[in-house]
Amino acid sequence: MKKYQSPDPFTGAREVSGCAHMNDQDDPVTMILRLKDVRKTAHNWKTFQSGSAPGRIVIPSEVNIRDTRQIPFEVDPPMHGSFRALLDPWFKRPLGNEYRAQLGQQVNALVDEVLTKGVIDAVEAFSLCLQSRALTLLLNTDASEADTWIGWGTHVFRSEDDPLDKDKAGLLYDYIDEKINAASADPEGDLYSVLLAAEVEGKKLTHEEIKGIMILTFAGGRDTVINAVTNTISYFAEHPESLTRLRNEPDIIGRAIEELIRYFAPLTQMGRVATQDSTVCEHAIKADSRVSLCWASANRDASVFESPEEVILDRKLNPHVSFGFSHHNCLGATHARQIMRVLVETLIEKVGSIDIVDFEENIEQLGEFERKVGFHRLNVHFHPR
Ligand code: EMZ
Repeated sequence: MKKYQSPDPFTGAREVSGCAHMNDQDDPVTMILRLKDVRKTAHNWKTFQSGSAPGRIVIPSEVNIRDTRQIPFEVDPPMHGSFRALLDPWFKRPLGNEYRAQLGQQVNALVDEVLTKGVIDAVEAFSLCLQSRALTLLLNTDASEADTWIGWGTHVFRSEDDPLDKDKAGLLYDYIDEKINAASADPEGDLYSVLLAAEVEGKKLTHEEIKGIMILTFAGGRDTVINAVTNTISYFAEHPESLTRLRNEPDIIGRAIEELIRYFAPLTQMGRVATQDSTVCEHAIKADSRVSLCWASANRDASVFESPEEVILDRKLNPHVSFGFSHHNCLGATHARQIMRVLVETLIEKVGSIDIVDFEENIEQLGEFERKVGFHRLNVHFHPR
């Protein structure tokens, strides 16, 4: 098997029953595996809500390490729509020319740097740096903040020996409290200040609401972006001809990015909590129990995607759900897509080949399933064109 590959562990269960079960801290989850059912359930927010206890729709559940509701992703309509109306324009800024140019400079500098080095760990020395530096643009905050965030490692709630590290989470919460307080004393043009000045449904946001938006911004787009970038590097390492192809056919770069995002599905699943007894693809779901929308499985649904196990760079029909589906689609998707575009364009321009020296996969244990979501370590050597 090639090292970039992320085999689909759900094929059998998806085809036979459409659902699977996993336990998670004694709060079991019915995983929904087919694209059609995932979409239907995502739409049906009245029966499958996001606004239950903070942390409960995340798998593994974060109820024990978090009291602050993340906004807008743990809020249901209609309030959800009011928060999105406030946040969407800010999170679409990555489409602007200046933002793109700045991102281009960051990625260029990073690629130039790794080209002068020998073997580096792409996770720590590339993807984490790229994600953190790019986040300073999304927040419109000082570039030097990236160094602090890089120090937190790849996940703000996970440490090496604890997948739900309360103390580590506390560092992020304190950091955000401090930043909100600083912005309220001395507002600048950053996201904290914009939120402090904003109103939703005629009311100023509370400190707790701003904190919830900021926690999501820090946590939601962190390991996901890092996995997408690292997986992309591993793919091009083993497919140098794809770099050449994209160089010769720049028109397909957009499709190639969607395809990499479909294939790698950096966020495996997201939960919902049933508000009443119901059924999903003939499985009974009890009120107050959890289901998950398994994006990673839905993206390999052979009734929708031809040869789903292959990366087809110019795949035409690609209704993947890596950024979720329906009203809760990913707020950071524009930023993430722009990172991927600038990354691919810079690799095409500067990199001839990448050697994988050694690696350690990041495997999620999901009940009876094991899914590779990325790498803990990917030691690579970049060579210039
Ligand atoms: C939550 C989640 C959001 C969660 C879209 O995903 O990402 C996870 O990595 C975080 O742990 O708190 O932000």
